Amino acid sequence: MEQTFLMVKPDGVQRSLIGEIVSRFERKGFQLVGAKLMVVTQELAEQHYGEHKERPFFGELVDFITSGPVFAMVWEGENVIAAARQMMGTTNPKDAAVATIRGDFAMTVGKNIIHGSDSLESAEREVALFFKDEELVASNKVINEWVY
Ligand code: RTP
Ligand code: MG
Repeated sequence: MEQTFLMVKPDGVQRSLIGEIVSRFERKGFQLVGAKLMVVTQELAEQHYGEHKERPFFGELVDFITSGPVFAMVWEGENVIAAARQMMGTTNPKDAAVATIRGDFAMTVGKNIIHGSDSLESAEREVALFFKDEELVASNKVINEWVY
């Protein structure tokens, strides 16, 4: 089953949105198979956002993601990578549709509440970067029978 890496960013944690965000993915039918509240180190932030290294906002991005606790998660389900991106809304919350996470809770691109892997390749890379195998549990097959 497909997996994705999602992370409530420091602004989402400080604004007490962890429960709201977890709830949206649970209600959709996806399964949480790993989660932890953690502080991202400078080194992990630079690895995670490596694709943006040459961008002018790279320094700010790393400073922001290391500025407070984040809630890192692995979610599982059919098409979860693309579905989670849809549920998150566009990168810039100004363009994000209502009923998406960024559309409902965020105002600016620098503080857009949540991160989600953008492809199968990024998902595999990011899950492995943030979680050890033993930190992930098997999905609940009984629930899946009622979802699929
Ligand atoms: P994320 O990686 O955080 O899930 O967001 P994303 O895929 O929607 O956007 P991405 O292009 O990967 O950019 C990563 C994060 O960098 C910040 N950003 N700032 N100032 C700017 O123009 C700018 N552009 C992007 C955003 O916080 C974005 O989530
Ligand atoms: Mg991205």
